[in-house]
Amino acid sequence: MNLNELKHEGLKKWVEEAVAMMTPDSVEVCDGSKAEYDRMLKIMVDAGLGVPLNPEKRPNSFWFRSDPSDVARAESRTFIASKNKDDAGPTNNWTDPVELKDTMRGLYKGCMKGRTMYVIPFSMGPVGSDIAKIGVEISDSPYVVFNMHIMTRVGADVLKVLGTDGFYVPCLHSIAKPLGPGEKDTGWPCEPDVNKKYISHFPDTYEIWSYGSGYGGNALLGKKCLALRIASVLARDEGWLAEHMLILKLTNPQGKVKYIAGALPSACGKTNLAMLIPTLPGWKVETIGDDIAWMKFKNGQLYAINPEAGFFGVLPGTSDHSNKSAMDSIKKNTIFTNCGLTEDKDVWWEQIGYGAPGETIINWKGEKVPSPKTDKPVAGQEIAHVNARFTVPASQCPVIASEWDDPNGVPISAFLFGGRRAATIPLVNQSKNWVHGVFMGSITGSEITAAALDLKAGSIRRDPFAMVPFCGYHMGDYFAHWLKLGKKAQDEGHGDKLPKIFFVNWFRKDADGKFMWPGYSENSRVLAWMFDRCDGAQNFVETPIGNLPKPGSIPLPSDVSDATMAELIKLDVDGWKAEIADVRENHYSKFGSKLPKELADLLDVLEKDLNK
Ligand code: OXD
Ligand code: MN
Repeated sequence: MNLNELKHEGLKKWVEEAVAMMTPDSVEVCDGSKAEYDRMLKIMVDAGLGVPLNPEKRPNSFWFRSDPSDVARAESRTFIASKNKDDAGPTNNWTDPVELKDTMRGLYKGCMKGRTMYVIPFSMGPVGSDIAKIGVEISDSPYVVFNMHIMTRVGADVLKVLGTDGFYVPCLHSIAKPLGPGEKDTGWPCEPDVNKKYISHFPDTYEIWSYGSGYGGNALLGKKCLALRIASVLARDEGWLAEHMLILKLTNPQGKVKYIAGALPSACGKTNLAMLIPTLPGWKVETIGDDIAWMKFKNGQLYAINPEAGFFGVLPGTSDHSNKSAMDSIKKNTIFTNCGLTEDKDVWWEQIGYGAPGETIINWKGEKVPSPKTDKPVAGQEIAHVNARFTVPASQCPVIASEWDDPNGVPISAFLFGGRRAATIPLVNQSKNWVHGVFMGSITGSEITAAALDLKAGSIRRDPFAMVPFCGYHMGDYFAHWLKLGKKAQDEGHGDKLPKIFFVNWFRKDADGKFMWPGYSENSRVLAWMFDRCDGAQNFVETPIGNLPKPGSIPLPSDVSDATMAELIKLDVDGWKAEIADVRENHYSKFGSKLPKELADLLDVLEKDLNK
């Protein structure tokens, strides 16, 4: 399709302006077809940037390697450029939108010379759903085009829904200016200096401008940039929720179904939880989404859609043990980025469940090295980058729920929040009510993982609702938005339909540093407890932090003793007191007058109750 076929005047004008600024050799409007997908892959393979995998082992799958500067989200280069600094809040990098656009126009000027500009119309959510939104990404990267094909719904029917004057989020992207004379071609086009990458959001005008990165959340702008940072602002303005949450369907042995939406920080096992195969007899988990949930109240009931159409999952640690459904999903039609390439043209990564085959393997840096005999990671010598990823269509997941792309969404019964915490936070507890749930969500912390380039892995950061890297506005206002939606539901007489709110921690460690809970499939035991709690089961004890499991109410996995379980579900009074002090001094203090009073009050109440 060419530019003249665009019926939306505003869109046409925006593309024409981008063409004048970026001066590509040609422009293509993407149609989302299989032929287009294959053609984009061929361009990358012909340029030596991708390797087709062994068709016997991984049909229609490809291996890519990015530049070492371009392996994860660049949080320090991610900007929320609201007109007022105060609207971005203490958890975001703010910069002045006028100045930022000036700087970026300088970078964008002539950046597509010698390349094709792709105009990618996409829908986040089933095309035409009342919860979905449309975006249009302009990019000079074929890698972005085929990844967007998988991760979103791309094509002509999106333009049909957009019509002549529909709303869309403009998403501008370039990998970088063409190489200058004498500049070294590193094999992966991007701006190799991290400090010259920009992932910019303009919340007042709902726009995204990205420059210098060709990978993941920095470049596939439908995902973190649109579906979370800009969508969170749209959700605030329009009265809905855009959250960093998986959505799963849980069926009990009697065939009763509940849908749960769960927020965990990046690389804390959301994909594994979304695709879990329960060990608890008779229970079933099916997947609706693994990363993002968009939710709207309809007649007092909250409905959720997965705005994405694919999974962009972390490879290291993915195995038949941790996530058999993901392993089965990525057997074909999959894009692998930054893992190892074996001699027989298959892929390999640390903790895949077996040593690497053959004598040698190509690591994520492109070096040929001896094949590791075991799948244990060796720090500094990883074959796969710790944030190596797969991109695969959601429809290939063997446990995808049949209603995963229902435009109406699925009714949510429960929220689950969590983090990676070695101590204090119990295996599971339930908030006392909605406001208390928002309070507990607002203080959630987690050990930092490798999903972002510029954070020190291992230290704890408060990551309320797992949204700190993804909330496009002041998080004090975000907490207020959650409180407001709950109050509105209650005022309208729908309080009983509000999702119940739970907190989980799969990552407790004992004094020897060993994990106390086996996690993965055994987490089904915790999901079952939550399911029954939603139905009012008397399986709990009331405590100052909420409802903890009654001893014996969660059947034990074979490798967990009664004593360990008692430890996992006990109220650690001293630990919580330290938690409160940290929250007050280092977390709540950041939000100033924007911290809702209800939340500050509940921190005081918790302290008083623990001192009783
Ligand atoms: C992701 C992330 O890629 O959270 O989902 O980093
Ligand atoms: Mn995520």
